[in-house]
Amino acid sequence: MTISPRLTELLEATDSVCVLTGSGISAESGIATFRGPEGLWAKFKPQELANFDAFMRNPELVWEWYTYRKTVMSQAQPNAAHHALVEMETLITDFTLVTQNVDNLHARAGAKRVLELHGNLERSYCIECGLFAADPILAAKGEAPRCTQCGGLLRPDVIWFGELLPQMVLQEAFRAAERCDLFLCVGTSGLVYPAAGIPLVAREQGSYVVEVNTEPTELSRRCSETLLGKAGEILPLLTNILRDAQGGRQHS
Ligand code: BJW
Ligand code: ZN
Repeated sequence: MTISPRLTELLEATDSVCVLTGSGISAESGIATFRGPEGLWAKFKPQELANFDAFMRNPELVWEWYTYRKTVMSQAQPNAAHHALVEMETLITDFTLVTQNVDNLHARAGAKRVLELHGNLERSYCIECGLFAADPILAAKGEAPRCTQCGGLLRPDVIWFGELLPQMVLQEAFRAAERCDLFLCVGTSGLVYPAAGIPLVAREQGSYVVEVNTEPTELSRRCSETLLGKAGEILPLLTNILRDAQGGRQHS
């Protein structure tokens, strides 16, 4: 993989970068993406699992699915792409990492600041009183976990279809997209809004938008360039360029 002269030049000069990640960045850690033939939703229907009505109809089934995914996530390790972004955060003064992922792998890799758009599967909260629970387990086989304070149903702290994203977090993400020189869109199909609108805003504001994905997506034709390949292979190359440029700046 060769990095284009335009992108190399930008990486060498920029001090303002915003990154949006999706489930593809965690694929090399062994966590399934959502869409595509191997995706979670080839086997499980989102309309039965990823909305509040489905949860109320069958909380046990929804919890069984999330408990399975929590187990997979807790056994997974951050990969080279997560680590490359941790280093990028130390190299760029105005660096914003925005993720749609709920797997907590950015934080576990050591990222200091992560804007989580769709929540985090390591947390749950009570639908009655709002109390947060760090790590609920199924009360008994086939039963959904309940709040220790009021007995209400606990739900995973993730954003389902039809639910509002955390507005302050979303606002901060859009602001970072508006002011960055370089926007990286990593491992997302760009199908889910409002997250998919963030790179589009960056482009409208004149930022150079680079997509990193194993295949072209809905966003490709609206990006400045697409780097086709695995995030775990491409992101370390970009961080190498940044690191070398910093070394050069310090010695000049
Ligand atoms: C690799 C790789 C490797 C593989 N390296 N790459 C505007 C237009 C149309 C619809 C809407 C709109 N605004 C709102 C909507 C409705 C809806 C929506 O977007 N629907 C569309 C799907 C049609 N949005 C919402 O409902 C949102 N809420 C909202 O807008 O509230 C306001 C509102 C309320 C009521 C009415 C209207 C508006 C909420 C969205 C919540 C999304 N939640 C989920 C589930 C989270 C919980 C859980 O984990 O279970 O979030 S859905 C799922 O999709 C998950 C993801 O974060 C999200 C994005 O998926 P992602 O990450 O892109 O994964 P994939 O699988 O799609 O793609 C993976 C990519 O990786 C692929 O491209 C691969 O090629 C690539 N890849 N290996 C690099 N190694
Ligand atoms: Zn409660």
